[in-house]
Order: sequence, then structure tokens, then C-alpha cells
Amino acid sequence: MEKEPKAGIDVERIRQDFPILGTTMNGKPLVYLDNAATSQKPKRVIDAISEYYTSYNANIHRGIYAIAVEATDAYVDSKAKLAKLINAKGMQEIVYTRNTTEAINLVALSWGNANIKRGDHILITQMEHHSNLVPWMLLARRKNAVLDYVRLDESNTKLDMQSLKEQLEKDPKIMAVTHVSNVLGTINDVKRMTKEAHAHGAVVLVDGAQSAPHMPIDVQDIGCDFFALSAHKMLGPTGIGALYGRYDMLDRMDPLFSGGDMIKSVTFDDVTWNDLPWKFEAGTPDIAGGIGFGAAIDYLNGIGMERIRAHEKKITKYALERLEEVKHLKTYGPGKDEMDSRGGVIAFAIDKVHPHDVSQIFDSEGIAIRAGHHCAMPLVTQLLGESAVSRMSFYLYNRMQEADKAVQAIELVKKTFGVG
Ligand code: C6P
Repeated sequence: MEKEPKAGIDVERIRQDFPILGTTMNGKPLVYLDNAATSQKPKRVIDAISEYYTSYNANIHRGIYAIAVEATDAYVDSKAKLAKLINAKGMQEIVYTRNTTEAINLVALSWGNANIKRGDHILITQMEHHSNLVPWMLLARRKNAVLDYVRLDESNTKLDMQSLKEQLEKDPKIMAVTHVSNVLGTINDVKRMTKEAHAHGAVVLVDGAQSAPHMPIDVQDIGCDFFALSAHKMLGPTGIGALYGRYDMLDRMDPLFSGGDMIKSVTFDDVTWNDLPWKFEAGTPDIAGGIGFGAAIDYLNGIGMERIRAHEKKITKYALERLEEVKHLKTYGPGKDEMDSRGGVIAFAIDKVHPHDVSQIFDSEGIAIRAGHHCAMPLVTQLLGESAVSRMSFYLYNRMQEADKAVQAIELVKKTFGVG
């Protein structure tokens, strides 16, 4: 059971920190329910980026003048903040990337090229986002290795633990699994899965794109070797994400890109790599992005990840209850009584109405949701049997009334299309 925080969050107070939440879309107050795609940004993050460009813009790790030192400190500091947020041992274990996708690709290319051989098994699951599927498929193709999948259970809501057991019998070299599904909302028991995978000698990567923004993360408690995340889904800017890697793992890996900042010394004949994490960050990084990410982490800490999770649980459960009353509607993922294994994502389908039409009517009501295959095509098309589904997803600034507005918009869709 998850720990319940003593006090809830003050959503109205929080909303005042997000300038966009006071705006309108199509003449209606904006109801932003597409948080799984990207989150909105508090003023503090926007200001931190603007402040960097207006007051201390300089390259990092190069100049020794005051503003270059200030910029370097702020960038490095943001890594220390992220390390603390996810309980990494230090900022040496935090490599900045452009996003989760790049973080996973870094492992598939650097670790994968060095460690995967012909006939080896690579294990992922049937609920992966393309970003945690295609890099492994390509690695398997490059190396003539075998890509295996942990199956979903019969209800298509959770991973089948028997299937995990069977796949682990093949002693895969790596298991890459999403912490939270961006379609089903399922929270996988990555701690247990990591333990079982490690017992078979597999390296474990956790795709934390949909978990890091929404719940406390402790990479040491999970025990994984790698953990990938994106800043833009956790109140930070786009263009920056991170790969957590256990020090000894990253230390043994070759850099993926080479050039400035990732070397210790170069002669005309040889090169030695810089210390971690800089070995993996070639060229001038997204300095403003790192600084903005640091401000986002400060903001999240100010609210508290446990309280954010508790709020999302509450609003998601409420939305699921309301949706249960709606006829001709199907929701996906674990039900309202399984909230400990469910995040704040609700994918749904209305009988005979295409999700793009659903999304358009929501749009006309000022409500932002996403429709499509959500970059999880095998799951959506092959397992759920849909070409696309609609999806609402909540975050710390969503009001309970916004779930009501979504239900009203669904009724409007049904009326417009003569459903029921
Ligand atoms: N999912 C969604 O609307 P990037 O794009 O690299 O920041 O994140 C990729 C990614 C990886 N794993 C999972 C589980 C994800 O949900 C995502 C991003 C967004 O569902 C955009 S497709």
C-alpha cells in the first residue's frame, strides 16, 4: 500500500503559478488534460530560463569569468537536484539527454552495441511506448538478437507475471520496461521485476517518462541499472531529459557522441574520456533547459511528490467513477478500485465515434486531450483492437470539476453523433 500524505494540495493556489491555466482556448477557459504528452510550466521555470538569458548567459565548463561560473554552477546544480529527487548516488549518475527517447537510445546504442551478441535475448513488454520498443528492435536487428515481450494479462490491463517468469527463463541480457503505461495508466511493479530480472543476470532499464513527474522515485529502492525521464513532462522545458545510470554501468560504457566537453585529453593520436557524467555530453548542452529543469524540480519539491501522487489518485478515481456512469463508453487500464497500480492517465473510446472527432469536440469546449495511438501502436492496434483511442491525463493543477467537464464533453460528443 502507498503511504498517504497527511495534507492534500491546494490546487487553486498552485494554478496561480501557471500563467497558461488562466487563458482560454476557443473562447472557453482552458482545461488542460493532456499532461501525459507534456506538462504546463510554472512561472518560476519560465522566469529561471529568462533570467539565465537576460542576466548570466554564458557557455559552461569553459570560461572562468563570473557569469560563466554562475551558468556552470546553475547547470551542475540542477543535476544534483535531480539526483536527489530520484535518489541517485550523485550527479555523476545523471546524464542529460534531449528527452526520454534519447536516454533509451543512448543505452541501446552504447551499452547495447558493446554487450548484445547474435542469439542474445532482449526483453521488453507489450505495453511499451515506441521509444522503449524501436531502439531495442533495431538493436536486435543489428546484432541478430531476439526481441521478446512480456505479455499483458487477459484483461489487457496489467503485465502477466507468469509471462515475465517464462521470458526470464531465456536469460535475457537486458530487460527494458515502462514504469507507467502512457495508454493504460498501469503502474508496473518495477522493483519486483528488477529483482527477478537481476536474478537471471539481466541489466534493467526503466522508462520513467510517465512516473517521474507523478510520484516519488527511488532508483536505489527499485534497484534498476538505468532510468530514463523527460523534463517537459515534469514542469520543465522541452529539449532536456535525463538518463540515470548506476555509476559502474556508465563508467564501463563508451560515449555515444564525441567532441567538445566529453574529453579529458586529446593528442593527435589518442583521446581519453572526461569524468562522469560529462563523458556522455558532447558539445554545448541545453544550458537554459538544465537551469529550467532545476527550477521545475524545486517547484515539485515545494509541493511534494507524495502529495502530487495522492491528488492524482483522487482525481483519477473520481473521473473513473464518473465515467462508469456513462453508457457506450469504454475505459482502458486498471479500474477505480486498483488505484495503487494506476496513474493519472485514462484512455477511452466512445462507441462508433472516431477519437479525432472526440478530440475536436473537446477542443471546441476548451478541453485539451490527446487522440491517436499514443506512440504505442502495437498495444493500441494489436491488443486493444483500436486504430486510435482518446486519452485524458491529469496533473497536480487539475481540478475535480475538470473531470466533470470531460464527462460533459463526452455527453456532448454522444449527442452530436447520435450515440445511444
Ligand atoms: N509519451 C504521450 O503523449 P519523449 O518524447 O522522449 O519526451 O518521451 C517518450 C516517451 C517514452 N516513454 C513513455 C512511456 C512515454 O509516454 C513517452 C512520451 C507522450 O504519451 C508523447 S508520445
